[in-house]
Amino acid sequence: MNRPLRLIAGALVAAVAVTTGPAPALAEPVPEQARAQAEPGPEQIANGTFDNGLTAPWWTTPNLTPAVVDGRLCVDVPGGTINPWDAIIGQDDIPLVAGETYAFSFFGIATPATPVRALIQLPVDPWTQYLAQVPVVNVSGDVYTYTFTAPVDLPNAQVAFQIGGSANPWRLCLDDISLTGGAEEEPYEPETGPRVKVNQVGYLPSGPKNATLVTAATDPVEWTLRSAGQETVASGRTVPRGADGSSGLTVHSIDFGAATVTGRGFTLVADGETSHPFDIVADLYGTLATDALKFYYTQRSGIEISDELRPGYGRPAGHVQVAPNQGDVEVPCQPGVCDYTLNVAGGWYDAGDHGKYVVNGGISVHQLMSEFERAPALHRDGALAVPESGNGVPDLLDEARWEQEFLLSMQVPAGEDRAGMAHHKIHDAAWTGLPLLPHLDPQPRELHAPSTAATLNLAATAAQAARVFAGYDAAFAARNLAAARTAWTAAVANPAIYAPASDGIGGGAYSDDNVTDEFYWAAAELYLTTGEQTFQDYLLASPLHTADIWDERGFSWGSVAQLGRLDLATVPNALPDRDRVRASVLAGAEKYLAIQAGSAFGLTYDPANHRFDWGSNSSVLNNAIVLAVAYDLSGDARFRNGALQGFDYVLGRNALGQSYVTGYGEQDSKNQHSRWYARQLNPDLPNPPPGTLAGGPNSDIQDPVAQRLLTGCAAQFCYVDDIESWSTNELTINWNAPLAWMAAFAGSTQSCDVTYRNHGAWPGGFTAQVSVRNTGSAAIDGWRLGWDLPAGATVARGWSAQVTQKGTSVTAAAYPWNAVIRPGATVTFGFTGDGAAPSPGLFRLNGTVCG
Ligand code: 9MR
Repeated sequence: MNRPLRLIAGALVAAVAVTTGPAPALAEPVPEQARAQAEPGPEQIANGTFDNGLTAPWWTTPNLTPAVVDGRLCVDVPGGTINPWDAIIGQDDIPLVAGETYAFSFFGIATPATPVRALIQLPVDPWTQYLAQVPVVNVSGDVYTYTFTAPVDLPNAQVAFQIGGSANPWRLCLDDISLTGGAEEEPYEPETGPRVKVNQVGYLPSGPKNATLVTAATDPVEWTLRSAGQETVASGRTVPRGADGSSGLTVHSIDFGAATVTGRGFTLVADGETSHPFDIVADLYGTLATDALKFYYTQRSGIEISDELRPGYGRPAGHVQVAPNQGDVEVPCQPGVCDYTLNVAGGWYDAGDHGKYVVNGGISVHQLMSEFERAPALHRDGALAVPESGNGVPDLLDEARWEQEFLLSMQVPAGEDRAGMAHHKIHDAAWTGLPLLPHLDPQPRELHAPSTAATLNLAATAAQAARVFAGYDAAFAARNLAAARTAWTAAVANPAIYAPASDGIGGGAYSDDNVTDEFYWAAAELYLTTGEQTFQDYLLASPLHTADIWDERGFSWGSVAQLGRLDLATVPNALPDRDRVRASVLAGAEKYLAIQAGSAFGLTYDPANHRFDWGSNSSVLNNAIVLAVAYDLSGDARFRNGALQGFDYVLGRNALGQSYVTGYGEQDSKNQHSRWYARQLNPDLPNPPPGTLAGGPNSDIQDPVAQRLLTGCAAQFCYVDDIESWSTNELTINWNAPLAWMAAFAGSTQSCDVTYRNHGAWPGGFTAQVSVRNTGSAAIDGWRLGWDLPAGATVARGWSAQVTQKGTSVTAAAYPWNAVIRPGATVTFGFTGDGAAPSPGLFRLNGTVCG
């Protein structure tokens, strides 16, 4: 915000209802006393001061690039447009109350002095104007103040500054835009449900069981666990935790992990409150694991969504060059960026918009492929009901391929400028409104300039795809590896081409000016796939290889070193410091456990000053993944317990008592921001499909709905399940990916512990001994233990198990005499091998990872 230089009294305009027509005469300033008495009233405009440095929720026409400069919103207005409305700065969704008098004011400064058409109007045809003024904004800057009385009740009036029509270019800066008067909004009181906050889906019999009680009580109170039939099946006392930082609430925690009952419809009672009901069953997350992945099919671009496969969600193919769509088969670049077109049809829509962004597609498809790599046996052909089901390839890989093909198509063709790099993104030329089904989007589509970050996302995912698809489609794998190498070379040659933060018109910016982490991740995937020295050298020389990268905010699309580190720890390889890499994941997990111990909501996500990020739910789940990988590597149950508590938070153990996953829990998010799951705006459209994660609390509340309802919110309260709250309640491909990963993990860990010892080594050979202990309560009847050896090591001969090798995969199968492992019992077998003694990756017992 900038203080006004001097004040000009504005013109009196009461209750004008001007429809479109000739622009009103320029307003002459009139004396202060002539102004109508505006009711002092609440501020109706969001972010009129630009104090937070952001331009949102103001929008502009595509020919303007708004930026906050010295606390003001500034635009360079191009010359040569015809009509005032050829260039606009606007804000929507302003509520007007009939008969109320409003004061509208703003500060403006222009070079050179130019008329600005300031309107408050109906946002659609016939654009009825309730206030229309055209002051000449001058070079020294003034405040313009007007009053008017609203003739109608309107929930969504528009404030528009029409600034087109000038022959010559000029510059305008605005500040302190204010509309006061009208109804004071009722203070927003979110529905938070019972004060006993539980995971509304439930708890695993073998997992931790924690809840949080909101209470003013300072002493411990009694809690009881009740069966569906109201029988008390366990009881204990709460632990007072005082004031909780991220919610501002005074809370107690409840640990009912000692309860051994199983069944459905339990409740937890404490302090006179009864929680939402929940289950304690082993197959708690099976459906979620599938639904979270099915989410991707209905996000697909470039293909008809079959109503047979997804009843209620069928829709025509989006962006296949059928009118009114203008893409994505022959998409040109933004003006001046390139002179070719690309066929970039396909892929997934990023979120609730129709954009497709390589950096966000990158982390999403990577996490899906990693979910597959962790436990291939869990993922079968036909599991997700996609069009490719039945093709002999696991559906998860079919889904991943849909995106990976798109990422490949974003690579700059050979012979062109910046060949081998990847375009950062492709999206509409201007933002569209809601609802808008993909096939009805009329906007021109544009490729944005290549970036180093996008290029390295392509290198990383293509290198991983080369590995993952090798056994299913050798040609596709080879195509990916070639693309990955080309992308890597192009990124090395163009190491600092950054996507700018200002490029946010018609699509998200996904700006990133530090790509050292993208280089590290891409080198890791290329190394894991090829074993080549160049990539090993790059990794070992990178400061990120040894840095503590396990920060409290977790990883995300713009912070990806962790993806590389996790894969180096779990995917077989011959890195000389592999043991240190694995130990570093355990150290990160210990750090998250320590944070969790300090949180009464079991949170490992702990950003500075309790300011939650955009998409905080994905950060919670990504930190849970680090704990889960630590469990996979170590078998230490503390890590599994820590990881599972991430689910408790996301599914209801939070200040709002909100389950952030559609279709799961008593109070679930179902109005996520989306142009096609827009039931809140049009009852003929569906809600998001079950298994859709909402972004969750965001302390920066950039959208007008959140700003109106939530200003001043404590982090956990910065969320509203409203379709227009795009900064707290969007759905995205990168947020559902950790949800799917974690749901698969939760349903898939085996109660077993593997000890692998390299017993001895000699030039060219080694011998190893492996023990498998059954840590569960049921006998294991028949077992096959699978793991991977790095390229170069081979199995020669096994004993006490039939040890065989196919490619880099080793399987040890039981003999009939040692096929049963009773609870607590151990079987031991061994083998000799050729090559260097390896440090293996994950062990899978009967196809499922063994901790
Ligand atoms: O998730 C993204 C967040 O990290 C950024 O801060 C924000 C602003 O660039 O954009 C978010 O991503 C949105 C993207 O820009 C457009 N599609 C929807 C995404 C989720 O809201």
